[in-house]
Amino acid sequence: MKAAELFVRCLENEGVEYIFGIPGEENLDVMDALLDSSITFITTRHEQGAAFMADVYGRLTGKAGVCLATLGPGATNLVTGVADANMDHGPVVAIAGQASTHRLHKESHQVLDLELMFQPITKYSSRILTPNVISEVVRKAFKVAQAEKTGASFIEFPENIAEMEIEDHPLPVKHAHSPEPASERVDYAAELISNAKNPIILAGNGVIRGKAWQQLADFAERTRIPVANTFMAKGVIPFKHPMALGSAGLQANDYISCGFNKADVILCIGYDLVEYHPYLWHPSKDRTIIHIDMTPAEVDAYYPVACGVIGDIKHSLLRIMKIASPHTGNSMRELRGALIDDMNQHKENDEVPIKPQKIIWDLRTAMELEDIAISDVGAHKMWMSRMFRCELPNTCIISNGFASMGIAVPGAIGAKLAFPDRKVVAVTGDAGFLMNSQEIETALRYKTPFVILIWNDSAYGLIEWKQMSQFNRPSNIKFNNPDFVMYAESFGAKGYRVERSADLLPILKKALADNTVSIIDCPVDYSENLKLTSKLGEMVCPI
Ligand SMILES: Cc1ncc(C[n+]2csc(CCOP(=O)(O)OP(=O)(O)O)c2C)c(N)n1
Repeated sequence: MKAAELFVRCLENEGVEYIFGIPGEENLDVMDALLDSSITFITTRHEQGAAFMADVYGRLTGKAGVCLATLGPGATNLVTGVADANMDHGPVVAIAGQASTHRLHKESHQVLDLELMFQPITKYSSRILTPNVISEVVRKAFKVAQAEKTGASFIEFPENIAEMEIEDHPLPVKHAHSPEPASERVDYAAELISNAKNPIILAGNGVIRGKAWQQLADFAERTRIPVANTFMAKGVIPFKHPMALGSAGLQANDYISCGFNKADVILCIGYDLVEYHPYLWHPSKDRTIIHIDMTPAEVDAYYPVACGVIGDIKHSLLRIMKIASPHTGNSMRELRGALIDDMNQHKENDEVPIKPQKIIWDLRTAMELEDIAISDVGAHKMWMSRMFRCELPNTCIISNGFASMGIAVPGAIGAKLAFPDRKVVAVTGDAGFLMNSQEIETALRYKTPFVILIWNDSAYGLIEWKQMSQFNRPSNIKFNNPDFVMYAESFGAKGYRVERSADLLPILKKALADNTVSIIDCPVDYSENLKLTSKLGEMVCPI
């Protein structure tokens, strides 16, 4: 068979359902071989969109999302989405065509050293130089992407290799498992927890990747230790759980900071430093940190680990909770109360532009608990991360490792393909929306209905928030928007404009019931941003 056919068989063997991408001249053989496979190719309108689709598909399913581009400019367009997947630990395998190996050694049309270019943004980057290595390269790319910490792999496939003949077969797929934690580490962690006065848990996205959310909730209930989660771990403990404190991750002081200040022992479970820098929650460097994860901790002066429990998180939690003495109460309960007061603030407000708190209240009311929100990056992300209540894991996707704008709209397509029976909402700023809004056409073509909720402030809101906090004057953050309703309609999608605050909830419900892509243009009152900053700045700790 042709090498390209073997390559596609290897992808099928890995269980690949979808490839997101744009065909080019240097991957003609692969595109042709795909026609005879079980894989559905999702033709996108920008390679960045394809990479974000694969990124969110990977984060939601734990299986590598796959994206494909041609050489040179196609491959450079993949970069942002692949880097996002790698830093947010979304398993992704990115594939690019390449010129024939006969012209890789010199200046040549569209030729860039892609293997090298992808090295800093992947865990594994490889060029296929002979058909004999295809089954190994593909197996390794998937194995590495799907092993902890999950992330991105890249394969460069030159066109002359793709058309060679080869007789070979895919390698059997085996999944790596995290080992059992060492008994002596389990005992030591239990001893530190038993002797703690005010322990607190910081749970990260690794709990979701390790499928350990049930064990985390049981652990918190049995040991009676309160749990804060990072933005990327929303839903890892149900918000209604009595020990749940809510999401931690604002760069500024937040109620949860009082919890970290008060704590003597901090249990970081499935926590990754890229999600929430330790200098923000551990400036004193003097608390006892227990690191429970599948991989050893990153080195950081603000993250001095007293005890690392490395292995399957589910098993570590089950074993520690069996022997640690439970604590007596929840001295940090007031922190949750203060956050709930903030969530309830303005839920009945009828002003336009609409308060962020009200937008989130109505969104939570309109969506079912298992529906999926994908947040873009900006001030809206801060509000969503802090205030959107989640009862189930992976129901609010936040990019907070690489934190790239433009993820929400293509991400919603990846989410809808992964979970066709759930409703999906892309929550986005007006700037992030226009970075990848061309994928509305892709969504309509593949019949993936979802709602896009645009927080419209005609500005780079988050940057304005920071500029005003730091320098008290804005610098170059304003822009004009198109008419989003007409823009939606020009694609054949539905468009809604929120003119009155009372209309938001009915519009959201209607849009969620639409069996198409619906775009809601919602004016937002970002004067609340600075009010939040000053309120938290002046806060007296409730505990
Ligand atoms: C691709 C990319 N470019 C720039 C940034 C820096 N950045 C973070 S938030 C932001 C503004 C986002 O504006 P918008 O999408 O309108 O959302 P808002 O903050 O107004 O809610 C910028 C420029 C980024 N994170 N990603």
